Amino acid sequence: MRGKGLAVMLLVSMGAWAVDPPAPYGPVPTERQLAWHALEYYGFIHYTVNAFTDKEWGYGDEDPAIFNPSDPDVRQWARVAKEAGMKGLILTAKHHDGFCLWPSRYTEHSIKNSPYKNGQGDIVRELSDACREEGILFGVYLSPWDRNHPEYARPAYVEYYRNQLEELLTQYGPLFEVWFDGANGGDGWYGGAREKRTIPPDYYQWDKVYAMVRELQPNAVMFNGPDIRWVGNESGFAGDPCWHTFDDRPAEDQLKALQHGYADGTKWLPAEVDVSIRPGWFYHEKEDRAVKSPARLMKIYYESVGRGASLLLNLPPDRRGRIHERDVESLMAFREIREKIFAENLARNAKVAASNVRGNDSRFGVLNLTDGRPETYWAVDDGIREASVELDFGKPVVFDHVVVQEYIALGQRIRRFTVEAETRKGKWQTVGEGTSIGWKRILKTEPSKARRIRVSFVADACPVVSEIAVYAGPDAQSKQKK
Ligand code: FUL
Ligand code: CA
Repeated sequence: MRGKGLAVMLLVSMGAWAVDPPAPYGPVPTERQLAWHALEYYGFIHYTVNAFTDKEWGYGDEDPAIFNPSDPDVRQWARVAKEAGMKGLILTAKHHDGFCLWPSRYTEHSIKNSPYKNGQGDIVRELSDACREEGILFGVYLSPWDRNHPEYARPAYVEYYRNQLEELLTQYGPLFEVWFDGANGGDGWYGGAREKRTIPPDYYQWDKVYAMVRELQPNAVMFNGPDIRWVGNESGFAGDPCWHTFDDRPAEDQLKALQHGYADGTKWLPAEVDVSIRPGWFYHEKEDRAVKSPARLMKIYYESVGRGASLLLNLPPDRRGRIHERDVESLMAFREIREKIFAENLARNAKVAASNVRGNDSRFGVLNLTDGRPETYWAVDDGIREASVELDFGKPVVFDHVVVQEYIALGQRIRRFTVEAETRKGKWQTVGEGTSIGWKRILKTEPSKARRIRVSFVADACPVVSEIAVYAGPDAQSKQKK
């Protein structure tokens, strides 16, 4: 008896009997999805013959000779992306027109028949190298629809598509994302046939394509495939709410469903917001004056990254082969806006208290909420579905942004949350509220001055929160000074 009691005491003091982490709830992300969530913001490069024909969808009959950038600098694309704060770039290795930016073994319709570098060029190589040198990730887009290929819509093309994909997956180092476009307009040049072609169901045999990507690039996520879903629009916003979970249930409005996801979805399939910095996906001189403003990009950021989705922002190189000055200017000003808002996390120095800490165990304690590390989290006891956290800044501070992150490795658990501020001693006022959080939620609140704030969560399973951050954007900062 006595011996057993001693052993128990020893085990407890060693922490061996401490409470377990919460069990996962619902679908959870894979490692590769988790890594992808953390990227948040990366770029798209749309480049092909279209930049020279002034089209959005090339017909497929373009002469490779027209692809002739006058002053190319692929390295600049990667440098601009890096300076803009992007974590990677995805290149249209082949768009719907079928022209390949790399010297594919399987077609003559490529850069090897262009004046670019006297037919010795390979933009997939140049950009993948440039990204590596800049320290950002690289991914590829390979259009399934091919308006050039004579065998399109017949079995031979499917093999061609897989052969091309294999080249991209094996010759250019690690890819972080492979982008499968769903667009198909039917008509095309198709080797001179100039007709409309429709494809049979599951023409591309996606399962085989996915298996190939898994085998050759195990860390790559697939867009519009098993890892990431389209957000249902190309205007630059995720729904509110935007759940990371989804499934194939029949939907009355599929685009809406993609925007919002399903809180009770059976698959982890988070949304990516793809949008262009210009009206079109490709460069057109006439759109030089229509480059999205920094304020517009910031709105897009709030409505994508701020809603837990990732932002894939397109930068189309021009006829010189460079990202245009206007785009660069807007991008850098957009970066400055973000830097100003998120300069100082006021929560870092706050005293934090919670309504409950799981097993009173510091492994799940409130210090994890403000350590800047998404891999540590605060959790509560099983069975508790409503919990709150109070931050005491020590003195009244002005703020207008609250950023919350769930520890999504255990699933998306929180269904809604509220932010209250103690604007006068003992007087609490709701200054903001939201629904889905997931990887990240950026909540713009009423600009408020308070010494203490309270964030309350309602969850389907005990909430697990990795970070809470508080910021004063320029509006709040100027209020502070008054
Ligand atoms: C769409 C395509 O048709 C556009 O040209 C562009 O590539 C966009 C990202 O996806 O479906
Ligand atoms: Ca943390």
